[in-house]
Amino acid sequence: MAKPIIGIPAERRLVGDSYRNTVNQNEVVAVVKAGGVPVIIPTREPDLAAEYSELIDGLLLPGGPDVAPRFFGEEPIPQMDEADDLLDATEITLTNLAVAARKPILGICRGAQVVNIALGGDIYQDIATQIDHQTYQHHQTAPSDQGSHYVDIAEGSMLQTIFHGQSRVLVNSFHHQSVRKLAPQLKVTATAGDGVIEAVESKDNDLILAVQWHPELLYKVNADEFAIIEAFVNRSKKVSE
Ligand SMILES: [Mn+2]
Repeated sequence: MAKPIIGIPAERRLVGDSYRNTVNQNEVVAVVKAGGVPVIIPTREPDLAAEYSELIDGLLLPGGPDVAPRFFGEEPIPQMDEADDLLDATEITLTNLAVAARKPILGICRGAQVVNIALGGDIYQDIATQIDHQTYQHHQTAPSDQGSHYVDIAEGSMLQTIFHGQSRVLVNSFHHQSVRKLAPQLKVTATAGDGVIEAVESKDNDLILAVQWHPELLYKVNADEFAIIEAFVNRSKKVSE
């Protein structure tokens, strides 16, 4: 049985005095452990997204910088952080190609926002500025392998199945943006008590799951979090067979 090829778009990072195409070691290790074959997708040429899309069985959209607001029809507010529009354009195109080819997608943090934007939704550029009530601390000061706020899991969701029927779990949180207007083909499947959307899934199938937290940083201390990655690799396997 062939192992599924999992594409992970690379972020451009300055290391020393050179730009590098990088993905986080944690996602790579987690995908390998789950039985997948991670492939790093450079994101400097969005026009090549179609070729890369053909190569993969599943798309993992990792955490990363802010999404440039022009991709959802807005101008930047002062609280926006660094953005990279080649990364944005590549990931949005890869998302649409994966949806068209019915290849599974797992979104992590920024990935949840990218999926929603690609499919016609939008995001808060900055939760603290743009939500009109006091929100939780979504950029936690606690260590990354500890949960800091709870999320409520929707009844009957894929996420609830992955979490063995639990309706409330503690997650970590490293974001200042989040899903605002939901894309038509998605449903919300986890929400923080302050109303911030913490997970979305595809409405009509099991192809898309995207979480606002970081399972790749939690799974060593919480086996349920590994199940998010394992379930995604397994869904990708079904498609590749
Ligand atoms: Mn959060």
